[in-house]
Amino acid sequence: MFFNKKGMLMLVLMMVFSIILVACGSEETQTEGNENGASGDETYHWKFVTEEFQGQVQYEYAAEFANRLKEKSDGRITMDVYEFGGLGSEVNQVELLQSGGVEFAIVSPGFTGTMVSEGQLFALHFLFTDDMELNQQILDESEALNVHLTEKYEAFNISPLAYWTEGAMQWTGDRPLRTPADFDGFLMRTQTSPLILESYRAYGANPQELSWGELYTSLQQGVVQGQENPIFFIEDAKFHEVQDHMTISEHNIYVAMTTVNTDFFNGLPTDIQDMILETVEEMRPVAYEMQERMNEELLDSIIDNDTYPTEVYELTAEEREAFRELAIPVRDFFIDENGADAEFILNMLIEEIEAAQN
Ligand code: 6CS
Repeated sequence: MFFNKKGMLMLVLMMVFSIILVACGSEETQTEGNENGASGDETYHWKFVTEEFQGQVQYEYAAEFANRLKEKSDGRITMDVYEFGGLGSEVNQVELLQSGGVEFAIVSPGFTGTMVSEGQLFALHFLFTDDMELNQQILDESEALNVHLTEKYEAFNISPLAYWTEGAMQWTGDRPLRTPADFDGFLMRTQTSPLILESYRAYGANPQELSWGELYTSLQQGVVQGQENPIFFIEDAKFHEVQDHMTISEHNIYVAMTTVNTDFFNGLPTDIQDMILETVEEMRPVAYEMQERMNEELLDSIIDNDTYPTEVYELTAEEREAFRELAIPVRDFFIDENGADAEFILNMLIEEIEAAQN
């Protein structure tokens, strides 16, 4: 390619202009960074994806979160809240969050088990207490979770802003589930976490990973024979229609995380970050009350349902103990498989749980 003098001058000028543009661009990125204060009258529109449908806890949480943020920002922050399914499976949603395809998500750690292996600790049965309010307090205050586990997620560009419970976990089955022997060879549906699988293998079951989007049909067709979830979800997702038995086992608590894409959050002006964090704090009691009310009301709805009768059975203390004895060694599996940091986080959490009970 040949240039005359005028052409050469134009080329040089264009290069200089491009360099100035890039330089201005990076300066602009910096001024939007969190060291650089206020957002002025900038407007924001974000996506918040959940793993549940309207009327279920995660979706209602996200909708309320979006309302509060809109109000707090005088309408400058708006969010599209997505029900489960519109943006793919639970695992697809985590990938979208990680890449910034969505800014916010409610994530169940059970779907991040092959990524943040330490986050699998929530799958350990009989780890938390039988007092749900105390459990929520532990989730709110735990250094093991809010500092050390959070760091593990941040290495994958996901910042958990809150860990909160959707209620105690119960079992449903095509048969009564009262003793470990009842789980012998039982096709148990689980989320996608090696530790959840191991927890059910410890009872002799044959666990199968599955998205909940396929669960109703899979239970109906006998592809799987049972599943675990909080009561509100069992009722609202209609699993009781295709399961004859429900065991009040309370073998675990369902933990959800309010999460944000880390790079996105770190790039926001500080006043916007503060509004988000303030909303996260406000939502803690709201989420707790929401799950408590729904779990109570929908238990009655399962019991009173004559069209789809379900036998509801509450484990005795002795029956729970038989499961607990088999569940405790799974903690060693978690440590052996996931290494020193996992051991550190789990041991700190166990100490925090013990301290909270005294
Ligand atoms: O069982 C599940 O996978 C689903 N359970 C609840 C309570 N929320 C969403 C999740 O994907």
